[in-house]
Amino acid sequence: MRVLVLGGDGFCGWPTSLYLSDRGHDVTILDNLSRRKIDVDLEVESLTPIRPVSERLGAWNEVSGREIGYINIDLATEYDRLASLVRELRPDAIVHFAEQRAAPYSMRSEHTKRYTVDNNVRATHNLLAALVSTGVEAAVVHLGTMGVYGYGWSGSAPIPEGYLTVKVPTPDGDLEREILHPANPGSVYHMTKTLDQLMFSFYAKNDNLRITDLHQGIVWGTQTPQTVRDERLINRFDYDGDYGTVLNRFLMQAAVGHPLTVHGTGGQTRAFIHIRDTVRCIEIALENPPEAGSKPLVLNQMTETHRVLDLAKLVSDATGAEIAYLPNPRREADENELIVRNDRFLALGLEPTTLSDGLLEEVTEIAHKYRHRADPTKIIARSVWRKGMETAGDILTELPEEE
Ligand code: NAD
Ligand code: USQ
Repeated sequence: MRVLVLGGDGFCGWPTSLYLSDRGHDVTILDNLSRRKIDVDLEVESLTPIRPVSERLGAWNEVSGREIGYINIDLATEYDRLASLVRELRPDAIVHFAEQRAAPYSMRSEHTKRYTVDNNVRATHNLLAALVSTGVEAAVVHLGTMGVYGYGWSGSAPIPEGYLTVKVPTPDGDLEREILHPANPGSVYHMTKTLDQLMFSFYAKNDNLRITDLHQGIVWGTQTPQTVRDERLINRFDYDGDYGTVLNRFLMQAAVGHPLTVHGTGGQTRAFIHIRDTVRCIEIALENPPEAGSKPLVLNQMTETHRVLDLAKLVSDATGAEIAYLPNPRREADENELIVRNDRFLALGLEPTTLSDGLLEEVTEIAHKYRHRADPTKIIARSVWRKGMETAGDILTELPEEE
């Protein structure tokens, strides 16, 4: 297949591009490198030393003999260039990762709130409009989030895959209807993903676009069988308070001798997936697009759920790291249950990689290898959901010497 990967320089997009290329697909990456620029603004760097795009692509060509194309376009603002690319490339499928994806960054200031909405909503809409105007019938696979459902809304009922069957009372009796699961976002970032869902519903209905929306949980891990083939192919590893996600942060913190930063009581339950399963899920989604004329296909892309405190204890037991209980900078439930249906991916052949598969050690080893690149003053999460909320001060300003 000819596949266009939007956001293919990012944490999920890069290993996906390599995986699809390795599997024989003809891959082109579109990315405006905004993620790298945000790191410059935040004065942080990926823990792993990611190489410039051209060097990454050259290294992939050397080790695999395969070429991946690259084009720098801002999906949100350069509509004409996007439409020309789609017209010329005529991709069979488009994988859409290209959005601002950190909830804390999206809540950092009025500027980052507006940027996140402008970037994400316009990026998605431009893509859909370009497909309609060019008449290119590419299947779209979008990376959405489990966070669109919110946490705890439906009590102990398992979260379905995108749609809910409801009864609508009418004077003539109840009507049964299938509706998009009510949106219940917990941050401006998550809100943009719920807006994406509405755009997908409309364009699938009106223009027969074939769209798969993957409601992905928190991705952990960093390397895949493709990114380990050369150090220049290494994937990014975010550990800072805005972009670092919880399990990778705990593993990194243990590796560098920093206490594990649990927000509140750590009673929040979330869904997780390893990066190796992310890339496999994208391939499965590409192989199983919905029919033209059907509503967007929603798949819950997660393999297990865990409570934040249980993850901290798991990492602490394995490494001896201390646990620090910090004020929660987010407005979120102190505790929630989470049961999620993921039957579709399992039926389509996904074999879940779980926390017990030795990969926790692999992440800790990578973090240990690059501990000299860590800045401990970037670890504490300081973006608050409302002005005036309390945050923790730095726990360490220098990392302990290695034993
Ligand atoms: P990332 O920030 O590492 O990658 C996103 C990429 O998109 C970056 O390289 C960025 O430069 C690019 N991009 C952003 N806006 C763009 C624009 N306007 N034009 C062109 N390129 C643009 O994020 P990620 O962790 O790889 O996440 C990818 C997708 O998966 C996101 O949509 C995110 O919401 C979703 N997701 C991520 C996770 C996770 O844990 N990382 C979990 C669930 C869902
Ligand atoms: N948390 C801590 N300590 C930390 C970091 C986080 O206790 O050091 C807690 C947070 O308060 C939150 C939970 O861990 O309750 C998850 O936070 P996270 O930063 O790991 O994940 P989140 O903000 O939800 O966002 C990430 C990705 C996002 C994706 C989402 C999937 O950045 O792109 O959409 O995971 S989901 O959570 O399923 O919506």
